[in-house]
Amino acid sequence: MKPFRGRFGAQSGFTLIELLVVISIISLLSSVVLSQLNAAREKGRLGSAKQFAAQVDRVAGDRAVGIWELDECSGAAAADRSGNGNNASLSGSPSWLSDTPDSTGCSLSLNGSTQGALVPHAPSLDLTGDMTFSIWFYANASSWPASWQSLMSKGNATPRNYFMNVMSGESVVANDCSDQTGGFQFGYHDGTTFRLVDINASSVPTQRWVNAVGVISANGANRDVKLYIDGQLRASALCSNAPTSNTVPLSIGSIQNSIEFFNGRIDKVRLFEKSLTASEVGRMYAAEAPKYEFAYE
Ligand SMILES: [Ca+2]
Repeated sequence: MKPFRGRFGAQSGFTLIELLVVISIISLLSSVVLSQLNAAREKGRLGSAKQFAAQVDRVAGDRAVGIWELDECSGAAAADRSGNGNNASLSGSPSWLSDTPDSTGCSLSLNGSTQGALVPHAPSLDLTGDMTFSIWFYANASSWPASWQSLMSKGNATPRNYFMNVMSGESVVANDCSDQTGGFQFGYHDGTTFRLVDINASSVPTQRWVNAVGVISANGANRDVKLYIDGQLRASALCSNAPTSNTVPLSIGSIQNSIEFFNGRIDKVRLFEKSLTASEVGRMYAAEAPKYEFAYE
């Protein structure tokens, strides 16, 4: 092949093949460097998110009412790490699984018919002002059934201090605070009426880990109610009156271990006497989101 000669003539000439080899080596090296740079950036972003989550635990820690990490991995008790002593007892011998949203610790597997967790009533659980409830869940069925499943309820059918539940139906997003015959709901009972926001249940994924966060903020005598799914605000409304207090236990994954059993896995259940901001909710979600959504984790 005729040598390729640069402007310096024969003494510094490269063959075309040599030049192509050099170019491809440079291109390969730069793609490796770029990919490492992207990985470092992603790690940095995740690192700051995790740091933020720890900060929120510290900042909101003194306002935490119950922190059930569900990392016992065995036994029939789930400790409250908030310092309030709101420990949960498990009924129906639910299984502990190593599958969790962030691949740390354990989660609890509920069979949808006899299993759940119950936290005895305590004054600290009686939230009628600002509050935030957060839970990770993994619904076993491919679609939501046409009967209620309770993720959390402070109280019986009524009165219900605050609650989060789901069933199929409700094809329209209803930010009108009124009770619906289905949907993914979060809200409270004001002593007479359910006040809630809800979204179409079919818009809430099943058979994968999902983070749901409900926030209630005092607004005079009324309450702003918000529902976040995977860090995104999905419903919001200003509802009349305030939650009523009661002395009924807090149920997780059922109502009083008797009805509306949740069928699936639950993890990282948290209750705060504080309304977290949209930014805090989003960043806490990012800190704990499933590893497969973050390629470099
Ligand atoms: Ca856990």
